[in-house]
Amino acid sequence: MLVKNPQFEISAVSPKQYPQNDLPQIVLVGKSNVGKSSFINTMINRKKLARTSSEPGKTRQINFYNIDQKFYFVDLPGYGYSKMSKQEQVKVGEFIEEYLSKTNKISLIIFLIDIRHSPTENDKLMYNYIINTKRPFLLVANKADKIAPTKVLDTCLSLQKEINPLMDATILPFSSEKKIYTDEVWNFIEMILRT
Ligand SMILES: Nc1nc2c(ncn2[C@@H]2O[C@H](COP(=O)(O)OP(=O)(O)OP(=O)(O)O)[C@@H](O)[C@H]2O)c(=O)[nH]1
Ligand SMILES: [Mg+2]
Repeated sequence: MLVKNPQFEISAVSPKQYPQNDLPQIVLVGKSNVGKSSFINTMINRKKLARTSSEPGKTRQINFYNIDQKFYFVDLPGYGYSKMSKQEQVKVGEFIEEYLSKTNKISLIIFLIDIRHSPTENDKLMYNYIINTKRPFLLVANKADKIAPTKVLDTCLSLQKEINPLMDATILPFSSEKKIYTDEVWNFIEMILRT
């Protein structure tokens, strides 16, 4: 997809601030620092529209990016950031859950995991939560630049076995660093937006 005019629309802290129009929402979910905000920037080819940081815990609100009036990318805070106080971690968890449960406009959940590591306990909890929402979802193994290109597909397969033993989901590699595999992800998104 050729994105022409992506715009930051709102940072929401409560459901009444979520956009009230009917545009489909494509939401990024994953642990802190896995690269959700960078993923949005890479997909829309903008360096800094979504705020990123090498320090985990950068995104604390629910940020809606309006993509050419066609759909939203929704950037959620990451879970599992150990330096956050327990109270803050609980707040982030509630935030994520509130968003996922209170909007009926989610067309796709893009679930990012780190290609270098086995899914964490929190990843597995999130996976089960996502399955229960019954929404379409896509598993993305991010930071694929960190492993040898020849190992990427095998690694995706073994990660999928761990997190999705039924092997009925789609998993795609991705890298914001190298800007590779974006076409594959766009194909998936376009297929979802057509249905
Ligand atoms: N090597 C590599 N680094 C990446 C990639 N994607 C993101 N990063 C880096 O990972 C760090 C975190 O990226 P963010 O996009 O801010 O991560 P996030 O998931 O939005 O983090 P939170 O907002 O804390 O939940 C930054 O230093 C990015 O430059 C990637 O594909 N490859
Ligand atoms: Mg972020």
